[in-house]
Amino acid sequence: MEWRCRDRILDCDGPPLVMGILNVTPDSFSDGGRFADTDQAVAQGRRMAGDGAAILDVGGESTRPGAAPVDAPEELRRVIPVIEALAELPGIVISIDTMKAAVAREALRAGAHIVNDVSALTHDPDMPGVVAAGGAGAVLMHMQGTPRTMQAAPAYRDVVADTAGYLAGRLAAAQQHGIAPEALAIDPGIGFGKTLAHNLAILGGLHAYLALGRPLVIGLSRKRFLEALTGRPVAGRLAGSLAALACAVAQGAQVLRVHDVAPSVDACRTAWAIMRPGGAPAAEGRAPAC
Ligand code: HH2
Repeated sequence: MEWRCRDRILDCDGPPLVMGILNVTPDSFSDGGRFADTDQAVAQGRRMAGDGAAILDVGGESTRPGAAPVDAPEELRRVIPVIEALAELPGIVISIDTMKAAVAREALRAGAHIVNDVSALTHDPDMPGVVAAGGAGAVLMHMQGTPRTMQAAPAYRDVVADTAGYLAGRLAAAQQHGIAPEALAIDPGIGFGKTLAHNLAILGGLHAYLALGRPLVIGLSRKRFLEALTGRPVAGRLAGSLAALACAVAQGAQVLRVHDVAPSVDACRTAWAIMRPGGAPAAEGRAPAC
């Protein structure tokens, strides 16, 4: 399966693609303030590309539970210089993590290829038009509620069926807005209006999303459900993140959104080599290229 993102075509039948998280924010849940300065952010983006990230996901507004909204001028001030600098890296694909059409439009102008919208193009009525006009790729993510309210009392009839049904509807709506089906990817939105039980049910039931026939993005890196499972604070969640990532890859997830690129690339390679259809590449005398 191909994921078409402007002039880039991502192969989603091969080894999983790692999407490195670049939060140009003062308040993100795990790395807030570390890359808030343009030079620090660009250096981190270069590092992640060198570590094997296929995609760099640049965000200027935190979506952690309870996060305060940021206005478009401030979001643009944070992300545009970073995208301009990173777009010069050969072969790298850049995504902009935003719910605002004005930010997405400028980010595409600055060199981004994908719009990663945690509201699945519902927050800003102009967003579908911006994605369609730019020929951009898009990640449609499920969220129940808004970042401010989403963890208050999330409830579902059947979390996997409900979220997969929602994403099927959003895929159809995006195409009605003129976005090519090959440009779309989906994401069940780990931690976005979900309890621990909801997150675990989703992560164990990825077949329901894969059945929708588009690349599946999973963002679980360092998230709070890992604290519930391991008792670890954010800084101690790498092992839990890698274990969960390997489970997602074993089920067929094609794109993994992560903070720790180098160990995640290794975990992807290993899980994919063991679990991919046809068995381990070493047995055929071929090396995987994740
Ligand atoms: N998670 C976060 C932000 N954007 N996008 C997609 N597609 N999937 C996700 O799971 C996802 C996302 C939250 O994580 P992070 O960016 O690390 O934190 P913050 O929102 O606090 O900046």
